[in-house]
Amino acid sequence: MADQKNLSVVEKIKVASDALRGTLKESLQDELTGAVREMDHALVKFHGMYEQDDRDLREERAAQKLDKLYSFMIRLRIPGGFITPEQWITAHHVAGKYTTGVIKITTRQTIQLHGILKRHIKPTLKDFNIVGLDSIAACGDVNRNVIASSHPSISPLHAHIHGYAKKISEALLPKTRAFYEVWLDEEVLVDKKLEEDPLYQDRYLPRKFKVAIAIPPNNDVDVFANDVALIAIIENEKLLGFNVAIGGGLGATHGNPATYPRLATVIGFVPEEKLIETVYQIATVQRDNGNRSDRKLSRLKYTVDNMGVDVFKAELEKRLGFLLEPAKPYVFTERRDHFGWEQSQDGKWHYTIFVENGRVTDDEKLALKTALLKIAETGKANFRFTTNQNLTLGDIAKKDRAAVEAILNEFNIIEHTEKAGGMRRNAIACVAFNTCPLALAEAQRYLPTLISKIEPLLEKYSLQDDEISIRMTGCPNGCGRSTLAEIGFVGTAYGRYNLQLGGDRLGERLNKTYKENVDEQTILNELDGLFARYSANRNPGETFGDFTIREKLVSD
Ligand code: SRM
Ligand code: SF4
Repeated sequence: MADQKNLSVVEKIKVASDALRGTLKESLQDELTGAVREMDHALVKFHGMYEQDDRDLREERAAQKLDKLYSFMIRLRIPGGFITPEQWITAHHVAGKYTTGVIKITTRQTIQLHGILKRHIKPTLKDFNIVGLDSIAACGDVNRNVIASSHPSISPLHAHIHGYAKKISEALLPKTRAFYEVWLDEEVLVDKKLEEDPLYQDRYLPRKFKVAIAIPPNNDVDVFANDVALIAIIENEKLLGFNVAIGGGLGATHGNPATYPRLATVIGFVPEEKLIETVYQIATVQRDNGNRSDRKLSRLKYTVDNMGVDVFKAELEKRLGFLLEPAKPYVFTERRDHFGWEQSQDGKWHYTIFVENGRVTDDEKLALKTALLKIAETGKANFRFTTNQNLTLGDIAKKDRAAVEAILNEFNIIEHTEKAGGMRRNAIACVAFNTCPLALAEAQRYLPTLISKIEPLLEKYSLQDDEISIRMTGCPNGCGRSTLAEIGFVGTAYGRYNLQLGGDRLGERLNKTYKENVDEQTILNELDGLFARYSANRNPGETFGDFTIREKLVSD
């Protein structure tokens, strides 16, 4: 058991929170401020939201002696990133009524809405509740949105395997009724026994806990970035079970060498009937052994490294009452979204749209939000979010394909998807400014512009069709998984980034810092030189990431 003495403030808040209720009801009634009370600030996360303020306006408001402009970001829990057209229609209208209007598809296959005023949280969550959506445990020290390979065409077993995202999400959902009482005005629970929680107890997990399911050969979910990475093992078109890997996580803190990104370590294989119990017990080992004093060191990856992989595994097997089998062979050959039309083995059609940095909105170039509403209103396509911030209009019957395609064409969505270059389509940027309180530099507002400046360099060396992965985050927390890119940018200060190289194209190798704290001009000069070397000296089929390792530009 980890040292439980110097508990962090958040640990004390959790235990004293009366199953995550805190003083949320009182906070909501306080009309003097747009914020919630300090204790509740930590608790709202467990209900799927963050209190934020507009960082673009901070200085101006401070000069006018005004309080910060508080608002909330709400993130939905959508295991496997699947919603119905009716649910999308609700998201569209809620976004229009209470938020900035932008629907943001996240790197964990769900959507978030920004800029919601305190008084609008309840109406927002009530609207979502009507269509069966909630934000429970989308944030906080609990199991987060479970992600799974997005593309149904990847395997005839996709639906079956994908279904485990929902099953795991439900098995690890907190039992408290607080969400329903506080936000949906349901009756206060009198018999507290009904919400006893053997998994989370009153202390929850030491930190966020993330689970992903990949279906080889596509590692579209970046499975190894997760606390628990599950790799479906299929033989002769039969699902045998899952390889289990533990201890992935990408966050680090500049200048704190005790923190680091880490890929999950494969520890064995379980047949599918033992999967949920295995994930559950990994969570209990982390619950009982994770660091509850220093939140920077409390993710499962540090618990695994502190205990040692073998000791962690032995403890897990003791709790499970069975041994994990040796891991089975698997191969990833790609890590990408399949843009455009694809047909799955059941005859259904799926169209994957390129959504730049996951921002669904209408702008002068593209009326994507309006187009998606029109498609949802036909009821002919489900909405499947990808972990690369894109969207698949899924499960379209053969007879309906033409109707969906007509709308896609009417709004130039097909042209937009097809015309985007290989680098742009596969790029990822996190939110960063203006809402993320941790951002040191821009990401989603800047990466598209930077790519426009990099594209001529790619053309100069005939690399425009090479899908070099490029990702940007506004700080080292890794929300856009920049440490798993062939070219990663990690924000250090406004307008400055660490340029990271050496990641592979499959998400199986972390990149390393190549140049520290560089500005745009230095980035472009560096890339110009690197692309020149790559185009002249690469081996046949060699990817940019592998080339930078072979050339020893960064260490392996
Ligand atoms: Fe993240 C914190 C946005 C995926 C690692 N992340 C944040 C916060 C909530 C900032 C905060 O703590 O106040 C950001 C909110 C910004 C905003 O205004 O919306 C934020 N993270 C995001 C999203 C929206 C990025 C995006 O543009 O898509 C992603 C939402 C995922 C979801 O739907 O649940 C998002 N975050 C990730 C990922 C990628 C993944 O999970 O595949 C990571 C790296 C993997 C990992 O967890 O290690 C990630 N986010 C972090 C961390 C570092 C955690 C750590 O233990 O190292 C933080 C900071 C923290 O928790 O203290 C963080
Ligand atoms: Fe914010 Fe940093 Fe995450 Fe980007 S990587 S969203 S800047 S916490």
